[in-house]
Amino acid sequence: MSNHDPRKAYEKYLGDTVNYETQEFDTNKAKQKALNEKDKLNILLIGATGVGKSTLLNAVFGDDVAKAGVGEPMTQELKKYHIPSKGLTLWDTKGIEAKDYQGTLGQLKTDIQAAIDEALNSDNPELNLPHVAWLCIKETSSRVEERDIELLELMRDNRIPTVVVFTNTQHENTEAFFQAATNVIDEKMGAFVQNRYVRVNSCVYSVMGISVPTSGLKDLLDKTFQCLPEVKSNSQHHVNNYREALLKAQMIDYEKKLCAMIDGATQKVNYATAAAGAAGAIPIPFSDMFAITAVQTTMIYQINAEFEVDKELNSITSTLMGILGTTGLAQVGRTVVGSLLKFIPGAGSVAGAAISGTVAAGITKSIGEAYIQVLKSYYNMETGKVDIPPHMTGFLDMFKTVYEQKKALNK
Ligand SMILES: Nc1nc2c(ncn2[C@@H]2O[C@H](COP(=O)(O)OP(=O)(O)O)[C@@H](O)[C@H]2O)c(=O)[nH]1
Ligand SMILES: [Mg+2]
Repeated sequence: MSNHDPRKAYEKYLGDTVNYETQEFDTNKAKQKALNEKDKLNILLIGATGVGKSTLLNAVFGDDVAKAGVGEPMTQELKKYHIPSKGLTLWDTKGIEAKDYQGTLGQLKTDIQAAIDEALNSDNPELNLPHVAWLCIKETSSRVEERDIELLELMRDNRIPTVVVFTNTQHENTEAFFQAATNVIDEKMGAFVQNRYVRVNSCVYSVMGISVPTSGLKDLLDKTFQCLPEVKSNSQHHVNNYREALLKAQMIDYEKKLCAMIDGATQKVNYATAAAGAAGAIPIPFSDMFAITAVQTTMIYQINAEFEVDKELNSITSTLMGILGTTGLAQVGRTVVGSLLKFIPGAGSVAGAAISGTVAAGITKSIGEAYIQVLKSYYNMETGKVDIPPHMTGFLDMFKTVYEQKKALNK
């Protein structure tokens, strides 16, 4: 039995979110797990105060990033912002006034080095190090400062691939500075930078009443992709994919964002399906039926995390009941109490006959696929967000219809 123990797969999947003795499922832990298992990306932003780092972040990742609020001050010159809903950690340099940059450069270099060393000595260096740096230089400057070269050297020495971002571009008006600057950088750091220069305008502004749109942001994404490894790094419970993390977090190309979210969510559905169905033809013991519902609930949290709707669906409980109530495991789902799913021992028995792992897998896959399809249909191509309706009736009706179709296919 031990090799085919049906418990093994979902025990591994559920980790410490369930207590098999009390048959309790900790939804807060499960939500946290869903966020933790999102693909991660760390970006280091460097450049003097006022060059446009914050504006750039908002332009690329949306306003929510600025609202992310207080960062965790790492050192005097560095702040780290965790944005779990986007899988992002942003390292921002602060307090460096353009005038006295040279004075603080020494401190900044020490601080960046210390933060890098801390990441290197952590339990998962690959996951905790900055994966890419954006060095920001204002294109309206008059000359390339020695400090920018020194910062590039620091990045090179720590093997952090870097994109040099010329902010505040005014196109042909600032072309001369851009050319001169890239010449200077190429001469000293060309082998490291590898032509990853980008000119951006991160906010709309107007000249003599004519509005100048944002530009260069797609190019920044493309050059950033060049920096990210194709190999995936393993964290404790899942495989991290930097490129997918960037695709999902960015707010530049909504179509690519949607594709990445669907891909990520589909992968989560596959994991959950495998966890629910490992028992194969063996019937799942009644006492373990609650674990299958816990797998499905975790899967829904994970899909929410992939689609960045975990906040919108904060009152998820009723939605969850609606979703799970549609399935064959209805009665188990109805034991939801408050924000904590509580499973009454033996509650699974009200679902009728025991089901096999194969059936549980089919149900789980159908729930996941149907839920993804519904979220996709509520995705707004104009805003890059899922519009969750204020009243969930239509949403749940659609889910039921699609679920029945999927279930017929996944038999
Ligand atoms: N026109 C234009 N203004 C910008 C651009 N980037 C930043 N700014 C403006 O420059 C000012 C400073 O930008 P901020 O992002 O706060 O700089 P930070 O100190 O590097 O974070 C703000 O008023 C921005 O609106 C840009 O690309 N184009
Ligand atoms: Mg700032």
